[in-house]
Amino acid sequence: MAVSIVPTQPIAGQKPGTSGLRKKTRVFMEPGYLENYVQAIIEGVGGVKDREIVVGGDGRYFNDAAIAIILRMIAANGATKAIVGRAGILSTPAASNLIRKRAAYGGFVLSASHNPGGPDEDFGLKFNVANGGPAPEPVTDAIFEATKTISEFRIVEEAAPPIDVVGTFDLAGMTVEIVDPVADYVEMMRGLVDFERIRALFASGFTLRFDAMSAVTGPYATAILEGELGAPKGTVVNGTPLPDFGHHHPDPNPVHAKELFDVMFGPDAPDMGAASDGDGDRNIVLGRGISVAPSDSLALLAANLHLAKGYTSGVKGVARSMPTSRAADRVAAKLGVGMYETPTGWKFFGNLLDAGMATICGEESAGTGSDHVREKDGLWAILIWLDVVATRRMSIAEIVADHWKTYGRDYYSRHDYEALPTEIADAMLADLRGGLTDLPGKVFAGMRVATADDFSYTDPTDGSVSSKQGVRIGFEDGSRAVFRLSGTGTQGATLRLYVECFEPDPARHDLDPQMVLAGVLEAADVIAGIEKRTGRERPDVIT
Ligand code: VG1
Ligand code: CO
Repeated sequence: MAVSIVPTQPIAGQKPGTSGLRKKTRVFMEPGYLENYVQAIIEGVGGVKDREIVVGGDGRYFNDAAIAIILRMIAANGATKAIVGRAGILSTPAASNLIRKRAAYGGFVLSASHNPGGPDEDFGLKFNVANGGPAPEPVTDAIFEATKTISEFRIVEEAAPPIDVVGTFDLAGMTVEIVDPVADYVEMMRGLVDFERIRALFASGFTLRFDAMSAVTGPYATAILEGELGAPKGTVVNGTPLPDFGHHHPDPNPVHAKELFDVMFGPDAPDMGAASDGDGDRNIVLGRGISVAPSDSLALLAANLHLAKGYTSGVKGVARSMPTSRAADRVAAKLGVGMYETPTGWKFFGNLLDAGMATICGEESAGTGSDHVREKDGLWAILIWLDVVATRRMSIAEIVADHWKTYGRDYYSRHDYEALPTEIADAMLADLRGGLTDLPGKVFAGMRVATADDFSYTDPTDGSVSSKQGVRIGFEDGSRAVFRLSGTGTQGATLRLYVECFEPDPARHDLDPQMVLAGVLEAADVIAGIEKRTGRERPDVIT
């Protein structure tokens, strides 16, 4: 084989964030940029020689060209086999499954998730390790170190084979196996939820609108919902993956999935609404006139999981990211199982799942998943919801109200301030951190601070410590505010402010969360000086 060894130099700023490296697509397309980072990944993960590697992405602009480069590079670095989703498509959970099922060494997942796609939008790349999950911190640290010392990359001169048909090809001595991206995933879901029971639900007239947001879940949702489960054609909308997601942000929130929210809150709402994000790992679930807050969805799924076919032996433990509401903690307490609070990002759940300490994990950002893979899984969550509805035969609104009656309601909201000047956002967090010890006992906008700290996580499985994971302020009345900066943005800095408070009284479970949380929001603004420092009177996105 003809391998080119191309001299290169370190490029500043190639530090993997919450889920790999995300940059403007044009940055990734600069000559040598992607190659440089891919070689650093290869070094950081300990080489790919004699290994099998999974490759696939969410189909966004540059997906196929980037895959061709990655294939030529892993061939040059000695991989024996690449397993590639047809047309370069693999949802993040499907990639995780394929890595595990094939016992591959790991996989390149090409996605910037919910960020928009296109030549002037965003692109991303992450490496998932052998357990199917995102590379843990020691590995991402090693990748980052490699970006700082890199001096050459390796690439074969041969062109990569076409990837739009299933089959086996040779690339300079490496086998390239192109697989159906959907089939293995469908098989896995068949074991986890009761297809017959959900089929009967649809046959009884139950209606669903699943919005794939022109992103990667379209083919998966169509095959399962309309194919296996017999939902009527048209149940899946925006089901064809497009390189620019039809000019939308494939983010299933009230701003970017407005059309779905409008339908679900309108006169002709179906029984259930659902959507997923760019790479298929997030989910949102709605009922007629109600949207289920992701933190509540985690708690509800944990409480009902034993009803789904694959989980009849129950839940071993529950894990949530720190900013996620404490609703799930109440379920874990009632079940008498472990509850783990981790930093934001799915990579922290992997060790807990591998150790059998948790069965279900979730984040407030619309991510839920279980020990079936090592990523969050949007369609999985929606199918579990369907299995629960099919078993309990209650509406989404009734299931949610019943849950709050049993456990109380954790009112919750996240406010995002996007594209802030980085210096302003960094200074705001630094000052907040610097003043934490002075806060307890002080009163802000009528709210007395009880506790204030910067979240630090010690992994119970390997003792590794991740510090500075978000500032937490607890108020005397039990409500809480959390501040952190996003690790997935590509423009300036994004401040995320997460607020919550607990309401045990069922007579007060139908209030507007923004109203209930107005006091803690105001106190948070005063403590951090958000408006004063950024000039922003309101957040860009409220979820
Ligand atoms: C965001 C979410 C976080 C999630 C991450 C990746 O990170 O808050 O909960 O794990 O995106 O999700 P950040 O650092 O921007 O807050 V995905 O669907 O983009 O892989
Ligand atoms: Co995603």
